Amino acid sequence: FDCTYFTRKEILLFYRYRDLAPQLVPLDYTNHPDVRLPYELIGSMPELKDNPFRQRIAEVFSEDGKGNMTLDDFLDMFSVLSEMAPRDLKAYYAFKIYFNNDDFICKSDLEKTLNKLTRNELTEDEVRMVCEKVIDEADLDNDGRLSLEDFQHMIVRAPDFL
Ligand SMILES: [Ca+2]
Ligand SMILES: [Ca+2]
Repeated sequence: FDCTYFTRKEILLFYRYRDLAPQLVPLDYTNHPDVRLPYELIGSMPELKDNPFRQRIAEVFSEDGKGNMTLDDFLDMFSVLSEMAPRDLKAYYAFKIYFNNDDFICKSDLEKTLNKLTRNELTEDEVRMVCEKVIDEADLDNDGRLSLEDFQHMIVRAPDFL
């Protein structure tokens, strides 16, 4: 753990990471120990525990794809989630988090996401209507689904979407 390469914020994050499981995480990171904290610990952090997407967020940022996190995964996740992250980077991860691994947001991805975001407070018809509207507005190449490009374009026009 060479401090010269870490910002103050990252050092604080290291201690938060370590506090989740002091018995697993050594203080000395010089030899890049192969440590992964299980998703259960990550997902129970105050920043994530009430987020309906917490599991998906952890999966996207974890090297193993299962939400178990190395220190690097953990630092990446917090840097992207921070206010300071560039919009394009946030958009890229939002795309991955909300819309799984097939590189497209189709209508059913949107419906699932919307149901989670609204905690099922919309009726099925309302959800369908909103999803159709979003696809209609953002689908630049008219293939009925949103690519990362469509998505980024939508965010440029409506930054609040993020
Ligand atoms: Ca998809
Ligand atoms: Ca499209």
